Amino acid sequence: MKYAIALGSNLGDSRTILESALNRFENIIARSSWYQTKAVTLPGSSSQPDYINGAAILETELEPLELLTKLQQLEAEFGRVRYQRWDARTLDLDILLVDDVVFQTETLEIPHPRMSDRAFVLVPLAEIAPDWKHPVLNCSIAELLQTVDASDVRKL
Ligand code: A4P
Ligand code: MG
Repeated sequence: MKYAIALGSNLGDSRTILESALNRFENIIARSSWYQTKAVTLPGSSSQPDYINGAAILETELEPLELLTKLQQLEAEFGRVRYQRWDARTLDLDILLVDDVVFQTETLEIPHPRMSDRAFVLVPLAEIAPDWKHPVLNCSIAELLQTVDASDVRKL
C-alpha cells in the first residue's frame, strides 16, 4: 500500500527530530522539503512557536491501524507528551492518504479530515504528489492547494 504521511514539530530541535523520524521508515518513495509554518491553533488558545512541516510517501504492507500504531510509537519515542489537542509538540505524524481508499474507524480516519484546508499539509504534499486524487473530494492535491492561502508557509 502507498501512504502519504504528514510530519510536524514545533518543540525541541524540530529539524533533527523530523529527520531522525523519517530515517526510521524503510520504504520511503519520496520526501518533501521542510517548511516553516505559522501554528494553526484552536480559537482562544495561547500562541505557539512556528512549526516545521513536511510530507513523505511510503510503501508498506502495514494495514492502516498497524501503521498508526507505529507512528504513535515513534511520536512517543521522540518525546511527545500529549497535554491537549493541538498543543505544541516535538513530533506529530499523521496519515493523510492511503492509495485511493477511504478508511473510517473511531481511532483513524483516512483521508485525514482536516488536510484539505491546511496549507501546511498541502504545500509539502503537492511537492511530491501533486496528482494524487483525494478519494472523497475527487480532485488532485495540486487543485486543493489552489483553494488555500499558503502565505504562512515558507520553504526552508
Ligand atoms: N486520528 C484519526 N485520524 C488520524 C489520521 N489520519 N492520522 C486520531 C493520525 N491520527 C489520526 O491525534 C489525535 C487522534 O487522532 C489520534 O489518537 C488518532 O487516533 P493526536 O496526534 O494525538 O493529536 P493532535 O494531532 O493534537 O490532534 P489532531 O486533531 O489530529 O490535530 P491535527 O488536526 O493534526 O492538528 N499548525 C501547523 N502550522 N502545523 C501543524 O502541523 N498541527 C496541528 C495538529 C495543529 N496546528 C498545526 C499543526
Ligand atoms: Mg496527530
